[in-house]
Amino acid sequence: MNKKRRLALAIGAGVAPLLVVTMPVSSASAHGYISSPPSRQAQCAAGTVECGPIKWEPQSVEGPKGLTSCSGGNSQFADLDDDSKGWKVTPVGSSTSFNWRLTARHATSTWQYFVGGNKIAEFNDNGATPGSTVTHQVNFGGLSGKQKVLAVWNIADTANAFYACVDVNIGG
Ligand SMILES: [Cu+2]
Repeated sequence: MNKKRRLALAIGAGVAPLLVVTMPVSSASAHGYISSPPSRQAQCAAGTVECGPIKWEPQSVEGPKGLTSCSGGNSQFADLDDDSKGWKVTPVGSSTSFNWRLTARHATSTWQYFVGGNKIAEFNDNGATPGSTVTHQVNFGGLSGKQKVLAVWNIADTANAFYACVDVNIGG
């Protein structure tokens, strides 16, 4: 066996598995998502719904501010935009609490909640750094039935936001 071949084997045996192990771990240090009611990415991570790579890093749905898609414009997370994937719908009352799990605590401008393109709630943190969990009580107003809630975490010191969609049945 020549030197090159031994090197290739060594890389195959050692470095590649290391990459496989470290990639999800390193990305797990960043960002946040809604854990309950279970957001689409939380359902991917839990195996409730079968998904692509978002299942490894539900906290990583990051995109420019102002988007309206569940995937935050990330084509590798397109599963999140697919309304036909059988997302579990959580029954809620006329108001409910949304719980974020933050794996990196970024200075925050606002948290916004949209249904059907209309903003139903906004919480302004004025640049403060949140705790590792954040809870918002959101009132759905007159809305009822099955709705897709788009939640947005707007970061204060970058141009980006984090996105999470939650499927609920109001009054269900
Ligand atoms: Cu982050």
